[in-house]
Amino acid sequence: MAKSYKPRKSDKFAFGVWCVMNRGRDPFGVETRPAITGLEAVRGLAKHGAYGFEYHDNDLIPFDATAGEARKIVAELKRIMKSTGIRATAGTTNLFTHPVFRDGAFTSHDPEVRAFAVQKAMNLLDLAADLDTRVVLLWGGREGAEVDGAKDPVDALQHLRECVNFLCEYIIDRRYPILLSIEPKPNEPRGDMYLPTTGHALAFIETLEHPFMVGTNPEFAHVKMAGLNPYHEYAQALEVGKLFDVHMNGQKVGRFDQDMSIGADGLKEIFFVCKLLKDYAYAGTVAVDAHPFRTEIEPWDFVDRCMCSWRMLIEKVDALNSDREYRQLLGPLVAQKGPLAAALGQYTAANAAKLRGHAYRPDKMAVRPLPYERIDQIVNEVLMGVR
Ligand code: GCO
Ligand code: MN
Repeated sequence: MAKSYKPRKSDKFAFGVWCVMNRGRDPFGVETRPAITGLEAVRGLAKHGAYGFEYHDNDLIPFDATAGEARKIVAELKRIMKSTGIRATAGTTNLFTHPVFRDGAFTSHDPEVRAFAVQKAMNLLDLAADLDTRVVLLWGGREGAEVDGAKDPVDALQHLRECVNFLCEYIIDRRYPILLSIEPKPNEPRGDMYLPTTGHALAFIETLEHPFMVGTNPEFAHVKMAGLNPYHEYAQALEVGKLFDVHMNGQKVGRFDQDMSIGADGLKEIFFVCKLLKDYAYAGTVAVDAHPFRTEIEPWDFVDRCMCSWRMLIEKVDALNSDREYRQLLGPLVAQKGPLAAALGQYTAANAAKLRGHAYRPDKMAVRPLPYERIDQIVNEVLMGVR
């Protein structure tokens, strides 16, 4: 790897420990990589220069671990964090692997399953507080349906709201400095998942009892699976102050959840996500949620590569933003002020009269230059390194 693209702490790279623990298993084939434990994954990530790691409860502590075993693991994890400086930047509850969640956790018909899911999530919140984790993700892996005759989505959303409200109250009660973040996904593993896109998540959040405690972490791959534009999705969350975390990876549009490395596909699209985060001084972590190709026998080239690619993208963002021709072309388009812009800023009777009274000349307005071919070409030239 080129030296200048080595990760810096200020890049705030985080990886899901599950990403490096991923063993290449898919629906058609068994594991191609040896097992590593959550603790080994954290150690490796620290060694490779990651700022933080994200974790599910069961990545670190097996589902059936005793309280004593769990204590030992957490103590060792804290030792690793202390000696390497790596942080536990986001945590989440695994509410999808065990068959008890086969028809959902927070959206299950069965109140005992929902209660068990909430108990598991409260335990995770305790662990998160202990590890100084500030963001807890809610990814509803099994929150969805295949059989619409069997589950009413209105019921499901009400159950989900009840559980998220309950967890917010728990956080308040315990005075934990933790925010919740909903991760939307359109499908997989369920045929259809509830809260499939950023917009769905944002609308749902506003119906909660404590909307200020809940945000969203869009994932590049999930957005592309839905056939949408990642730049726009992330922007919608960011614009309302709800971008609590980001999951980055590579993905072809409309396919199964490929979870490839950053830049493995969708380079221009992820460039624009990077530009958004840079332009608006996003201060959270850049979390990679992907896994090595099944052909890899160990995960570290994947880890290095993702961080290297993001650093290269930042460099390209800087190059575009400071490109003289780009700025000249964009300048007059984005900075248009004047009496009409001012009047549009607020409804008053006087402003309405101003908009009504203006002598519009649509034919003239329709031929004002919009040099988008040129602008897009400059972007491509920057990305291809020929400028
Ligand atoms: C996926 C999701 C998950 C979540 C993780 C943390 O598998 O599609 O992206 O990896 O991000 O469970 O919430
Ligand atoms: Mn994710």
